[in-house]
Amino acid sequence: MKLIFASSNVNKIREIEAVLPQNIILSGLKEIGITHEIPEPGTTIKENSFLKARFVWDFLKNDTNVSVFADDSGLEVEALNGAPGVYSARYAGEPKNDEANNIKLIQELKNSNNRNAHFITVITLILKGEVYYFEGEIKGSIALRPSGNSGFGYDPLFVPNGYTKTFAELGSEIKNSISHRAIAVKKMKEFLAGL
Ligand code: ITT
Repeated sequence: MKLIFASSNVNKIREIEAVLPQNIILSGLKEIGITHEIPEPGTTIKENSFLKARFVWDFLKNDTNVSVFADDSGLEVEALNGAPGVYSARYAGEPKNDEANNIKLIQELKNSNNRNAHFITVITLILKGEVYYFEGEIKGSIALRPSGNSGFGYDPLFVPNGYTKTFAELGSEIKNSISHRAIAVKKMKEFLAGL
């Protein structure tokens, strides 16, 4: 089966490829001729996930033979009332920059003892013109300083519950077995296997 993944984030592509079975072949945006980032004007993660998938489906002229999915994800921090949330990619402003986002997050939490946070992923799949959603969440906490080199985004600061190291220290194998994205992708995988 062939699926088009509406993302320009190479780290996400790697993580999703690691979780999907090999009989599912992913195509990226470049392969279908989209070379710019897809706009994300929504105010929720679910809305942006849908808008990215629909953008690509519209670009492909609503061809019901083509299946498209998008992943929108974000980090919600309890002490910041859910920020950066839907604005996770550009928390420190334009252009989007993971390191600047992490510096801003540490700064915003500097007086806070409540370090609780969770990652959320919403996958939108458009298959034969029908829309399906798959969600994943992982709870954890925000470290005092960044550690580790693996992963991307807020991984150097996010310590999943039950662990003492950040996602960036734990590495891709552990992250891909427990993450918000892995949970959402597994749900999509089971749905596709049942078709
Ligand atoms: P797309 O092309 O798929 O939209 P993106 O990077 O813009 O790629 P999002 O809009 O979903 O993706 O933005 C999510 C941001 O949240 C992302 O840039 C990271 O800063 C952060 N994020 C999402 N998933 C993450 C993860 O697994 N680990 C660390 N940070 C993550």
